[in-house]
Amino acid sequence: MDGPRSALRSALAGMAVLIALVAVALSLLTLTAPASPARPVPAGAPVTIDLSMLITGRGAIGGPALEHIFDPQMLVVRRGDVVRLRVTNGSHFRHGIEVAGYGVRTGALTGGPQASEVLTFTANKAGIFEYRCYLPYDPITATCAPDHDQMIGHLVVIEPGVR
Ligand SMILES: [Cu+2]
Repeated sequence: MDGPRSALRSALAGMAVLIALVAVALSLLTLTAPASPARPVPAGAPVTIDLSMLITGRGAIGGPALEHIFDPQMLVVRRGDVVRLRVTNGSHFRHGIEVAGYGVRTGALTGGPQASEVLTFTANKAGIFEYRCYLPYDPITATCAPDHDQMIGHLVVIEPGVR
């Protein structure tokens, strides 16, 4: 019964077991390998950030706005960040916003929630910069409001790595 055929059969069976073990080992290596992050961003690296701002009034519900504000009144970004700031005018009057020291401003935004514009700029200077309405009060053209001088907020640009 034992002969060259049986020896060949044993050798083939041994090779099949060996191949199966190699396959199991390879699949275990693949399954246990740590997943690489899709896009590693080093800490403190500049990023593009999307922010929203509303020009709105404060006062009793149904009554006239007693004051007009930029909401939020402070924005904090890191130097180097690309800022995309969507400004929407929710008040009934025309307003515009400019960031002093950055040379960026919206056009005159007519009143109503549809009046919106995106300001895009690189925050390339660290410090505290005022943003304000640049359209003076004019009741004839429904531009701005008597509290024009108080429509002020601040852009704070911090150094990268500062928390
Ligand atoms: Cu104004």
